[in-house]
Formats: sequence, structure tokens, C-alpha cells
Amino acid sequence: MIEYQNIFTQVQVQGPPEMGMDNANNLAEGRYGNGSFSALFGLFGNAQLGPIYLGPFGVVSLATGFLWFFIVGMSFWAQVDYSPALFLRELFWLALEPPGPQYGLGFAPLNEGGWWLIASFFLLISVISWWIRTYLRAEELGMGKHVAWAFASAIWLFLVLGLIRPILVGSWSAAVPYGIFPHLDWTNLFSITYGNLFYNPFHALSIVFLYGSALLFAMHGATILAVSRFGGEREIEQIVDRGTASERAALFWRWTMGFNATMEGIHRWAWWFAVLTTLTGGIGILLTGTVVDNWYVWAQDHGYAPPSN
Ligand code: 07D
Repeated sequence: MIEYQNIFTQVQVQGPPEMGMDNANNLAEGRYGNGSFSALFGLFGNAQLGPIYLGPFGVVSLATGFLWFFIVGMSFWAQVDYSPALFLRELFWLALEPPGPQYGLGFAPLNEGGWWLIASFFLLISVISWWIRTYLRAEELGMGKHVAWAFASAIWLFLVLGLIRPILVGSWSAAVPYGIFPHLDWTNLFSITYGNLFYNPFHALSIVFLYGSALLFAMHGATILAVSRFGGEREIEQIVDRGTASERAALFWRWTMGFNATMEGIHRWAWWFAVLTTLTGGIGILLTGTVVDNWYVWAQDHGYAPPSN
């Protein structure tokens, strides 16, 4: 018997572009495009593209994000003397570094970190504007602000790394450089400088929530796919019904591990795990070099790394 299955098989139903629950089109202001369809996009999400809402904060966010990208790109470009071949060869190693320690929290000559400061200013405006956008769009749609608050946790870590901690230690040089391998090198150096970040309990917690997020997402995604033949993707409608996909999904977990999340609860688990990844991460970075100078020695003092003789 051929059944509807779901990892590689898909049915794409297409009608006229969907304008959303706002049939009177009262929310149309600031929306661009009439909506088009892409079967390829439909494989990954919804086949309909647009209309998109831009609005003032969208424009500011995209413009300042572009300026950040452009400044970083032009700096890279100048560093290879505008040679396309060198640019491609060196791209992964090129860096726009923050000012050196001699400049403290002051401004620096453009080629000695000044551009980093300017680029970072634009990135900050861009990220904050995007946050406002998530808040205002949710407001407009009568939604809760769950996405905005989850995003705020990521922004917390972003701010700790690039703004708050550098200010606390008195130097922009403590911030992260822009560049693919350079930011990885920075991460590694940060860990080594402060005595092995694995011994920072907040880094450990952050990993717990990061891996936990992956585990929860895998469990939830797989569960819903496994009951999609019973309409599992309509999970909210099924919360209170008996004999539904939701109930089978819940029973599966109760039978296999003795406990089941609910259709509502699993989204709270997912939200908290994702949020706590960056929330604990930011605390860990904030404490590093401010309260704790060497995590290995700190772990020895607290009895979970072996004492050195
Ligand atoms: C970074 C912040 C939010 C980002 C925002 C976006 C733009 C625009 C533009 C695309 C992700 C800003 C917007 C930039 C983009 C375009 C065009 C979120 C961020 C708002 N670690 N480690 C973590 C592991 C080690 C180190 C977290 C594992 C070593 C440092 C996480 C291992 C060393 C820092 C994690 C491991 C080290 C971290 C990140 C294993 C040396 C951090 C969570 C198995 C390599 C960060 C407390 C996250 C942190 C962090 C995992 C090893 C260093 C859980 C699995 C020992 C310095 N590490 N790590 O969601 O929070 O980031 O630490 O070895 O700063 Mg680690």
C-alpha cells in the first residue's frame, strides 16, 4: 500500500497568494510585493514569497546592516590591495580587528580599529532595529512577544561580547574581530587566556542548553513528522481532543520514556532551552576577566579540577 509519507515526499497545494488573516487589508501599509510562488522554497517552508513588511525599522536595520557589511568588506578588499584573486584566496583569513589596547575605550585611527568601531556602531543599530521590528510586527498581529524576548537573549550575548564586557574591562581591544577564521581564533584565545573556558560553569550550562535545544528540536520535529499522517502539524487544534495525532504523539513518549510533554509545553521547553543558551553564555563571558581570571584555577579552588602539586 502506498501511504503519504513525509521526509522526502511533499504535496504543495497552491491557490492565489495568501494575504493573511487581514482580509480587509488593513495591515497592507508598508508591505511590498504581491506575493509569488517558488516550488523550491516550498520544499523548505511555504512556497509563497512576500509580500514583505519593511517599515521604518526594517529600512534602518537593512541599511545599517548593509553599512556594517560594506565597511567590513571594503576593509578586507583594501587589505588585499583590491586584488580579486587574493581576496578569494584570503577571504577566510581576513580580519577587521578592534582597536589595540593602547586606545582603551577611545577612538582610534581608521586603519587601527577606527573602522571596526564605526562598523560595530552600525551593526548595533541594525540588530536593535531588527529587534524592534520583531516586537512591533508581533504587536500588529496581536501576538505574544515570545520571539522578541527570545531574540533579546541572543542580543544579550552579542552585547556582552562586543559592548558590555569591553566597557567593563576598559578596552575595545577585548571585543571580537570581524572575519571568519579570525573570530574563531579570538574564541580560542579567549578560552586559553582565561584558563580553559570548559571550566567556566556558565559555558557548561550554555552547552547543556545548546545541545538540549538540538535534542528537543530533533524529538519534537520527529514526533510531529511521525504523526503527520494523522494531521499532527495541526497540533494546537488537537490539544484537547482524544484519539488525535497529538494524543498518539504524547502516548509514544509516555510509553517509551515514561513522560510526555504536552503540545503546548514542548514549545515552552524549546523556548527556554534556546533562550538559556545565550543567557547563560552571556553570564559566562561577563564573569570572565572581570570576576574570574582563570577558570581552571577557579575550578581547582572549588574542588572540581584536580589540585596542582
Ligand atoms: C554569538 C550571539 C548572538 C548573535 C546575534 C547576531 C550578526 C549579523 C550578519 C550573516 C551563538 C548578531 C548579528 C553578527 C550577521 C550576516 C551577514 C550566539 C551568539 C544577536 N564551546 N565558547 C559558546 C561549545 C570551546 C568560547 C556558546 C561547544 C572551547 C567562547 C556555546 C564546545 C573554547 C564563547 C558554546 C565549545 C570556547 C563560547 C555559544 C566544544 C575555544 C562564547 C552559544 C564541544 C574554542 C560563547 C559562555 C550561542 C558563550 C560560547 C559551545 C568549546 C570558547 C554553548 C559545544 C573550550 C569565547 N560555546 N568554546 O548560541 O556564550 O552562540 O560562552 O568543544 O562567547 Mg564554546
